[in-house]
Amino acid sequence: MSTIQRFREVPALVRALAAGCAVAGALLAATAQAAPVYVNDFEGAPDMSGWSHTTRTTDNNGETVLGVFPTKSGSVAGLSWGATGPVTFTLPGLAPGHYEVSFDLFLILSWDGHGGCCQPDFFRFSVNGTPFVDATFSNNPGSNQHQGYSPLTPLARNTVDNTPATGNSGFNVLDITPFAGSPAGARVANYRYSMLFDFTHGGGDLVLEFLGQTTPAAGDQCTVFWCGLNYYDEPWALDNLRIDDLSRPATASVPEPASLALLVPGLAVIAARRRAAAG
Ligand SMILES: [Ca+2]
Ligand SMILES: [Ca+2]
Ligand SMILES: [Ca+2]
Repeated sequence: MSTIQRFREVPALVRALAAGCAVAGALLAATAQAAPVYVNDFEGAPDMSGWSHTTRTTDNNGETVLGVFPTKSGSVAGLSWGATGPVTFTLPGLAPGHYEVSFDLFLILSWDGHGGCCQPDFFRFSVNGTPFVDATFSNNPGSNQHQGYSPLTPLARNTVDNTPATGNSGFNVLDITPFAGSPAGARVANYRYSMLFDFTHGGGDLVLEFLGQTTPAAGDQCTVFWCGLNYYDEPWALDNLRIDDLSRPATASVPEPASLALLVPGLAVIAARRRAAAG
Protein backbone atom coordinates (compact mmCIF):
# COMPACT_ATOMS: atom_id res chain seq x y z
CA MET A 1 0.00 0.00 0.00
CA SER A 2 1.55 3.26 -1.05
CA THR A 3 1.60 6.07 1.43
CA ILE A 4 2.38 9.75 1.44
CA GLN A 5 3.06 11.67 4.59
CA ARG A 6 4.13 15.04 5.77
CA PHE A 7 4.67 16.83 9.03
CA ARG A 8 2.72 19.77 10.29
CA GLU A 9 4.44 21.09 13.38
CA VAL A 10 2.53 23.29 15.78
CA PRO A 11 4.95 24.20 18.57
CA ALA A 12 3.08 27.38 19.56
CA LEU A 13 -0.10 25.41 19.99
CA VAL A 14 1.80 22.79 21.90
CA ARG A 15 3.12 25.33 24.34
CA ALA A 16 -0.35 26.76 24.76
CA LEU A 17 -1.78 23.32 25.42
CA ALA A 18 0.97 22.48 27.86
CA ALA A 19 0.19 25.67 29.73
CA GLY A 20 -3.46 24.70 29.87
CA CYS A 21 -4.61 27.99 28.36
CA ALA A 22 -7.78 28.74 26.49
CA VAL A 23 -6.43 27.33 23.24
CA ALA A 24 -6.74 23.89 24.76
CA GLY A 25 -10.41 24.52 25.20
CA ALA A 26 -10.68 25.57 21.59
CA LEU A 27 -9.00 22.42 20.41
CA LEU A 28 -11.08 20.31 22.74
CA ALA A 29 -14.15 21.88 21.25
CA ALA A 30 -12.88 21.04 17.78
CA THR A 31 -12.14 17.50 18.88
CA ALA A 32 -15.56 17.23 20.42
CA GLN A 33 -17.03 17.77 16.97
CA ALA A 34 -15.18 14.73 15.62
CA ALA A 35 -16.97 11.43 15.69
CA PRO A 36 -15.23 8.71 17.70
CA VAL A 37 -15.01 5.47 15.78
CA TYR A 38 -13.11 3.54 18.42
CA VAL A 39 -12.40 4.06 22.13
CA ASN A 40 -10.81 1.53 24.46
CA ASP A 41 -9.47 2.20 27.96
CA PHE A 42 -9.14 -1.56 28.63
CA GLU A 43 -11.09 -1.28 31.88
CA GLY A 44 -13.58 -3.89 33.06
CA ALA A 45 -14.48 -6.34 30.32
CA PRO A 46 -13.50 -4.44 27.17
CA ASP A 47 -14.28 -5.58 23.65
CA MET A 48 -10.91 -6.84 22.46
CA SER A 49 -12.04 -7.60 18.90
CA GLY A 50 -9.32 -6.81 16.41
CA TRP A 51 -6.43 -7.06 18.86
CA SER A 52 -3.60 -9.52 18.28
CA HIS A 53 -2.85 -9.61 22.02
CA THR A 54 -5.26 -9.31 24.94
CA THR A 55 -2.99 -9.44 28.01
CA ARG A 56 -4.03 -6.75 30.50
CA THR A 57 -2.59 -5.56 33.79
CA THR A 58 -4.26 -3.60 36.60
CA ASP A 59 -2.14 -1.39 38.85
CA ASN A 60 -2.53 -0.54 42.54
CA ASN A 61 -4.95 2.28 41.71
CA GLY A 62 -7.22 0.05 39.65
CA GLU A 63 -5.98 1.38 36.32
CA THR A 64 -5.93 -1.31 33.66
CA VAL A 65 -3.63 -1.20 30.64
CA LEU A 66 -3.04 -3.43 27.63
CA GLY A 67 0.17 -5.39 28.32
CA VAL A 68 2.63 -5.58 29.99
CA PHE A 69 4.56 -6.83 26.94
CA PRO A 70 8.17 -8.04 27.18
CA THR A 71 10.51 -6.97 24.39
CA LYS A 72 12.88 -9.92 24.63
CA SER A 73 12.80 -13.59 25.49
CA GLY A 74 14.22 -14.95 28.70
CA SER A 75 13.95 -17.51 31.44
CA VAL A 76 14.98 -17.73 35.04
CA ALA A 77 14.07 -19.95 37.96
CA GLY A 78 11.69 -22.04 35.86
CA LEU A 79 9.86 -19.00 34.51
CA SER A 80 10.19 -18.25 30.82
CA TRP A 81 8.62 -15.90 28.34
CA GLY A 82 9.00 -14.83 24.74
CA ALA A 83 9.49 -11.46 23.16
CA THR A 84 6.06 -10.16 22.25
CA GLY A 85 6.82 -8.84 18.79
CA PRO A 86 4.31 -6.57 17.04
CA VAL A 87 0.98 -5.92 18.76
CA THR A 88 -1.64 -5.03 16.19
CA PHE A 89 -5.14 -3.63 16.21
CA THR A 90 -7.28 -3.98 13.09
CA LEU A 91 -10.42 -1.95 12.47
CA PRO A 92 -12.03 -3.61 9.46
CA GLY A 93 -13.62 -1.77 6.59
CA LEU A 94 -12.99 1.77 7.79
CA ALA A 95 -14.47 4.34 5.41
CA PRO A 96 -12.19 6.79 3.61
CA GLY A 97 -11.63 9.93 5.61
CA HIS A 98 -9.48 12.09 7.83
CA TYR A 99 -8.85 10.46 11.19
CA GLU A 100 -7.03 11.09 14.43
CA VAL A 101 -5.46 8.40 16.60
CA SER A 102 -4.35 8.90 20.19
CA PHE A 103 -3.02 6.57 22.87
CA ASP A 104 -0.93 6.45 26.01
CA LEU A 105 2.31 4.49 25.77
CA PHE A 106 3.96 3.25 28.96
CA LEU A 107 7.66 2.36 28.85
CA ILE A 108 8.58 0.37 31.91
CA LEU A 109 11.85 -0.15 33.78
CA SER A 110 15.27 0.30 32.20
CA TRP A 111 14.81 1.47 28.63
CA ASP A 112 18.28 2.59 27.50
CA GLY A 113 17.73 4.76 24.41
CA HIS A 114 21.04 4.96 22.60
CA GLY A 115 24.59 6.09 23.24
CA GLY A 116 25.12 4.39 26.58
CA CYS A 117 24.71 0.91 27.94
CA CYS A 118 22.63 -1.91 26.50
CA GLN A 119 21.27 -0.11 23.48
CA PRO A 120 19.51 0.65 21.20
CA ASP A 121 16.01 0.41 22.66
CA PHE A 122 13.35 1.24 20.09
CA PHE A 123 9.61 1.75 20.09
CA ARG A 124 7.72 1.87 16.82
CA PHE A 125 4.14 2.69 15.87
CA SER A 126 2.69 2.58 12.39
CA VAL A 127 -0.66 3.07 10.66
CA ASN A 128 -1.21 0.75 7.70
CA GLY A 129 2.55 0.39 7.41
CA THR A 130 3.30 4.11 7.59
CA PRO A 131 5.61 4.81 10.55
CA PHE A 132 4.53 7.51 12.97
CA VAL A 133 6.96 6.66 15.77
CA ASP A 134 10.33 5.03 15.14
CA ALA A 135 12.83 6.14 17.74
CA THR A 136 14.82 5.17 20.79
CA PHE A 137 13.55 5.87 24.30
CA SER A 138 15.52 6.10 27.54
CA ASN A 139 14.09 5.92 31.07
CA ASN A 140 17.38 7.05 32.62
CA PRO A 141 17.59 10.84 33.13
CA GLY A 142 21.01 11.89 34.33
CA SER A 143 22.75 9.04 32.55
CA ASN A 144 24.98 9.21 29.47
CA GLN A 145 22.09 7.88 27.40
CA HIS A 146 20.15 9.75 24.72
CA GLN A 147 16.78 9.18 23.14
CA GLY A 148 15.84 9.79 19.55
CA TYR A 149 12.20 10.48 20.37
CA SER A 150 10.81 13.88 21.10
CA PRO A 151 7.38 15.12 20.02
CA LEU A 152 9.18 16.93 17.18
CA THR A 153 11.41 13.98 16.23
CA PRO A 154 9.19 10.91 16.43
CA LEU A 155 10.99 9.24 13.51
CA ALA A 156 14.55 10.06 14.56
CA ARG A 157 15.50 6.45 15.29
CA ASN A 158 18.86 6.91 17.07
CA THR A 159 20.09 9.87 15.05
CA VAL A 160 19.02 12.69 17.40
CA ASP A 161 20.40 13.07 20.93
CA ASN A 162 17.47 14.22 23.04
CA THR A 163 17.75 13.86 26.79
CA PRO A 164 16.17 10.75 28.32
CA ALA A 165 12.38 10.87 28.81
CA THR A 166 11.97 13.92 26.53
CA GLY A 167 8.30 14.53 25.81
CA ASN A 168 6.93 12.23 28.49
CA SER A 169 3.54 13.03 30.02
CA GLY A 170 4.09 11.49 33.42
CA PHE A 171 6.47 9.48 35.62
CA ASN A 172 5.16 6.47 37.55
CA VAL A 173 1.61 7.15 36.45
CA LEU A 174 1.20 3.40 36.67
CA ASP A 175 1.48 2.38 40.30
CA ILE A 176 2.91 -1.13 40.27
CA THR A 177 4.42 -2.92 43.23
CA PRO A 178 7.35 -5.08 42.12
CA PHE A 179 6.25 -8.19 44.01
CA ALA A 180 4.56 -9.26 47.21
CA GLY A 181 6.79 -8.37 50.13
CA SER A 182 8.87 -5.80 48.26
CA PRO A 183 9.99 -2.76 50.28
CA ALA A 184 7.28 -0.27 51.19
CA GLY A 185 6.87 2.27 48.46
CA ALA A 186 8.88 0.27 45.93
CA ARG A 187 7.49 0.82 42.47
CA VAL A 188 8.13 -0.47 39.00
CA ALA A 189 9.40 2.70 37.31
CA ASN A 190 7.56 3.83 34.20
CA TYR A 191 7.19 6.82 31.91
CA ARG A 192 4.02 7.66 29.99
CA TYR A 193 3.99 9.20 26.52
CA SER A 194 0.67 10.56 25.22
CA MET A 195 0.66 10.27 21.46
CA LEU A 196 -1.67 12.03 19.02
CA PHE A 197 -1.48 11.87 15.23
CA ASP A 198 -3.82 12.50 12.36
CA PHE A 199 -3.90 10.86 8.98
CA THR A 200 -6.06 10.34 5.94
CA HIS A 201 -7.31 6.89 5.12
CA GLY A 202 -8.16 5.68 1.64
CA GLY A 203 -10.71 3.14 2.88
CA GLY A 204 -10.53 -0.51 3.93
CA ASP A 205 -8.98 -2.14 6.96
CA LEU A 206 -7.11 0.14 9.33
CA VAL A 207 -4.15 -1.61 10.96
CA LEU A 208 -2.27 -0.07 13.87
CA GLU A 209 1.01 -1.74 14.80
CA PHE A 210 2.89 -1.22 18.06
CA LEU A 211 6.35 -2.71 18.55
CA GLY A 212 8.99 -2.52 21.26
CA GLN A 213 12.46 -3.77 20.34
CA THR A 214 15.16 -3.44 22.97
CA THR A 215 18.70 -4.66 23.51
CA PRO A 216 19.69 -6.44 26.70
CA ALA A 217 22.90 -6.02 28.62
CA ALA A 218 25.35 -8.84 28.09
CA GLY A 219 24.01 -11.91 29.84
CA ASP A 220 20.92 -10.05 31.01
CA GLN A 221 17.66 -11.94 31.04
CA CYS A 222 15.84 -10.90 34.11
CA THR A 223 16.57 -10.42 37.74
CA VAL A 224 14.76 -12.40 40.38
CA PHE A 225 13.66 -9.05 41.76
CA TRP A 226 11.62 -8.22 38.70
CA CYS A 227 10.69 -11.72 37.63
CA GLY A 228 8.62 -12.13 40.76
CA LEU A 229 5.71 -10.58 38.87
CA ASN A 230 7.02 -11.05 35.35
CA TYR A 231 8.26 -7.48 35.17
CA TYR A 232 11.07 -8.40 32.88
CA ASP A 233 13.38 -5.64 31.83
CA GLU A 234 12.21 -3.05 29.29
CA PRO A 235 8.56 -3.97 28.67
CA TRP A 236 5.77 -1.66 27.53
CA ALA A 237 2.00 -1.21 27.75
CA LEU A 238 -0.78 0.81 26.12
CA ASP A 239 -3.88 2.60 27.35
CA ASN A 240 -6.65 4.89 26.11
CA LEU A 241 -6.54 4.11 22.44
CA ARG A 242 -8.93 6.36 20.58
CA ILE A 243 -9.65 6.89 16.90
CA ASP A 244 -11.74 9.87 15.81
CA ASP A 245 -13.20 10.64 12.41
CA LEU A 246 -12.29 14.26 11.80
CA SER A 247 -14.42 14.36 8.65
CA ARG A 248 -17.67 13.72 10.48
CA PRO A 249 -19.32 15.73 13.24
CA ALA A 250 -20.11 14.02 16.49
CA THR A 251 -23.61 12.72 17.08
CA ALA A 252 -25.74 12.87 20.19
CA SER A 253 -24.56 9.38 21.07
CA VAL A 254 -21.00 10.50 21.65
CA PRO A 255 -19.95 9.56 25.19
CA GLU A 256 -18.86 12.81 26.74
CA PRO A 257 -17.56 14.54 28.70
CA ALA A 258 -15.94 11.51 30.37
CA SER A 259 -14.23 10.46 27.16
CA LEU A 260 -13.03 13.99 26.55
CA ALA A 261 -11.38 14.01 29.93
CA LEU A 262 -9.30 11.08 28.75
CA LEU A 263 -7.97 13.23 25.95
CA VAL A 264 -6.61 15.97 28.15
CA PRO A 265 -3.34 14.19 29.07
CA GLY A 266 -2.76 13.51 25.40
CA LEU A 267 -3.49 17.04 24.31
CA ALA A 268 -1.11 18.42 26.88
CA VAL A 269 1.92 17.03 25.13
CA ILE A 270 1.12 17.47 21.50
CA ALA A 271 4.17 18.73 19.74
CA ALA A 272 3.84 17.39 16.26
CA ARG A 273 0.84 16.32 14.30
CA ARG A 274 1.30 14.29 11.22
CA ARG A 275 -0.85 13.62 8.28
CA ALA A 276 -0.50 10.61 6.08
CA ALA A 277 -2.44 9.61 3.05
CA ALA A 278 -2.90 5.89 3.06
CA GLY A 279 -4.05 4.53 -0.25
CA1 LIG B 1 -7.06 2.03 31.35
CA1 LIG C 1 18.02 -1.84 30.29
CA1 LIG D 1 18.41 -1.99 26.73
